[in-house]
Amino acid sequence: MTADAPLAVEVASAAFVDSLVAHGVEHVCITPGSRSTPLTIAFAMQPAVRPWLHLDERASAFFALGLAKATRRPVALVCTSGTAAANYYPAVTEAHLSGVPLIVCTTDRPPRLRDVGAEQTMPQAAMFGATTRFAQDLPTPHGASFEAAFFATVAMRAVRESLGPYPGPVHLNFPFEEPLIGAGARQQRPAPSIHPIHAGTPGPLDADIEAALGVLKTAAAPLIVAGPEVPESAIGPIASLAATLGAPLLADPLSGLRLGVHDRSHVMAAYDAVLRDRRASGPCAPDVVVRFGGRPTSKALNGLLDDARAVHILCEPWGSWRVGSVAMDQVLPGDPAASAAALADGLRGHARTEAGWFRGWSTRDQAAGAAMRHAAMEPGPLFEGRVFIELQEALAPGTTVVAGNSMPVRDLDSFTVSDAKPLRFISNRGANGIDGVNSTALGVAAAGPGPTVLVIGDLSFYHDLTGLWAAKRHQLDLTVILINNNGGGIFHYLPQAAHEDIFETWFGTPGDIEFEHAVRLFGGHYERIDGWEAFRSALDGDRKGLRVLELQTDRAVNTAWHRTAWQRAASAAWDQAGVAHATV
Ligand SMILES: Cc1ncc(C[n+]2csc(CCOP(=O)(O)OP(=O)(O)O)c2C)c(N)n1
Ligand SMILES: [Mg+2]
Repeated sequence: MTADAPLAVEVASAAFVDSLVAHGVEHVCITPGSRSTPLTIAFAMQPAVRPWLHLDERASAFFALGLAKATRRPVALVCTSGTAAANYYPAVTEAHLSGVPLIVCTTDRPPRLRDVGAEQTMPQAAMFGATTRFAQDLPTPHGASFEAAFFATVAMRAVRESLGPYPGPVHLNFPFEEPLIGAGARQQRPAPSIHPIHAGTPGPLDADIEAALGVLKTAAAPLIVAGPEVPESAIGPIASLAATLGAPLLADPLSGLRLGVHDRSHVMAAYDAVLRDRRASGPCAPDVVVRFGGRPTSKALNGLLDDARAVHILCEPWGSWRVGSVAMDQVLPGDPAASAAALADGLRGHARTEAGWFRGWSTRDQAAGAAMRHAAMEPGPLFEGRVFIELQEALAPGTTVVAGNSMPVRDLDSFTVSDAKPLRFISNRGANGIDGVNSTALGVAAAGPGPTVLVIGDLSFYHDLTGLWAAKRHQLDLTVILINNNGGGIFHYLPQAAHEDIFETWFGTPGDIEFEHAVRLFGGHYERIDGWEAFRSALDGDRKGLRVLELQTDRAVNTAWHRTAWQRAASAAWDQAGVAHATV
């Protein structure tokens, strides 16, 4: 080896990175460290990939998750050895459960330094367990002639495995020997020619389609359920399947079917309010359910599905099974768009759905939706549910709204009506975590196109405060609607709320945090919002950089207000409109 020849770790890292890029990886999220030096430099010296620096691994991984959720393309991650890698775990879990492609590259001591008390060393091989689609503990590069080809193939396989048939995280552990930096560090490499590996899952089997058609052709009361993360290509076919079958289409806001210019004639949006009433159990019980996407946000809908004595049919990519505790009767593994299209084709002229079934659903849905909206718009202190009504009106088409877990995503579900204006909604519903949400939203903002708005509760915002640093470092534009009810508002709906002696300390958990300081710490613009006029004009204002609009709300007032809204919706659906049409 001559003095200026690159090191073996540099050759392997460059071959790996160039191959990732050649197969379609456009973004990498990197955190500082020593063991990761060869990979960090290999990414930095490849102009065709966009590197995003982060200072902590938990935020870095959630940012990568947001980027990958928004682009549906694999995003790479690089970190040093030890607990750095363990900080990836929450985001890897969410990626696993919501089908998001990540290529997680952890760096490690070589095997001779494992389990012997070496610094910053922990068991890293396959450390993410069952949450990865594929994991490999790689060999230490030593300079063998085959190594460049080997690491290039590892990269290609990683991209392939992350994309499916059901996308998800892939983990590669790189054990590197010192020295970690040499002559290769100074060599910028040309962009490789790019042939992206395509995402996708093979179509359903004809026999499965035939079996499902056999059931659907005799269905009198079929339901179609579109849960979170339906692929965009399936939106049109699912909408026309519902129309062909004459079936109510229960569209979760995260499915992409509730809003947009596709055929929304069969879309239901207020089913959560309708199904909260116990009178729903008979008239809303389906005989066949066709499921697309993940488990819906609405607890009431999940209750109906869990209990329904219907034939349950699941249309998901190979490897995806996100139905909760419902027992399935038929599974159509394969491309959901192809399944929906094939079912619609086969049903044309053969549907036997009772007209009253659809009319009953539709009438109740409209009555409940109008009552919810009416209740939310009444004057009074700031009502959390109204945030989404105001946003739906004010935001420009093409805006992405990231909804935090806990009440924000539930209010999104309860108060967003079906409409032609396309807004995209994203939420971490795989693991329902209140962690990493700021970073996820910043990753979404980094992906573009269009503006990004985050709606988040105070505890969730606190959980990922350090993630806000990325907004400053990368000059990202994000508007955060911070709903500060000083604690966990969601727990007021649980039975422990009745136990006043323990509730506030252990569940209400007020944090008493003055967020203004934290926002300024990261160079953001902070504004306290006292009323809806002010909210609207703030939304209309300058959208550059990190902007936090804080709405201080009261948990008890909000709980009571939600209950009133649900009661009025139930009464609108079941006392009047619902009963009048139930016999039609
Ligand atoms: C990482 C993580 N820790 C804890 C929880 C449990 N949890 C669910 S909701 C919630 C309260 C969230 O409070 P906040 O973000 O203020 O939203 P709010 O309930 O007030 O709408 C907690 C602690 C969780 N889902 N994820
Ligand atoms: Mg809160």
